Amino acid sequence: MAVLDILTIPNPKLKTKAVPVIDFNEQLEQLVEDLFETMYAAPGIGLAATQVDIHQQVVVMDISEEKDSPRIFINPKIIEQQGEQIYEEGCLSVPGIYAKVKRANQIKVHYQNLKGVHQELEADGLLAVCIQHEIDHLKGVVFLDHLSLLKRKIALKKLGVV
Ligand code: QAP
Ligand code: CO
Repeated sequence: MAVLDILTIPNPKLKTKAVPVIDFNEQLEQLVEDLFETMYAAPGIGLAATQVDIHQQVVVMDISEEKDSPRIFINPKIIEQQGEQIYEEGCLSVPGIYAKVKRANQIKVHYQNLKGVHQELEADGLLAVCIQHEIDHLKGVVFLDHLSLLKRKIALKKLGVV
């Protein structure tokens, strides 16, 4: 088990596209353990492997108050979405910055579990936001990319970037 270093903006590695997981082996289990340890230590509610410079399609999440509901999404893909919601998001890779982002309200996500078994989950509210936010990371997208140019500039200035 290990707490891993989290990449922060403007590290260009955050723009890397993650590749699908093919081997559901012990190394993957170790990665997932380390992602949880890193996320809970932060603390955060979601973490994509991209954020710790591992460019495989692996996401961990726990949106519960009690921190007793770990969720793992391997090779996640949104297969249905509808409606809109606006949620004030943050990100461990964008420390101290929060901004409202518009996303789908209801989604259906296809993914695999740690054993490689295919699953589907319907989600709404915060869980749907978190899944969309983390899948974005796997595509090299951070929540700032959803903001207007002006709001993004303000955020980058607050971060001391540029
Ligand atoms: C993504 O974000 C998310 O700036 C997960 O100083 C956020 O865990 C999905 C965090 C909101 C849905 C809604 C951010 C911790 C944690 C910070 C996080 C910070 C310390 C962010
Ligand atoms: Co994030």
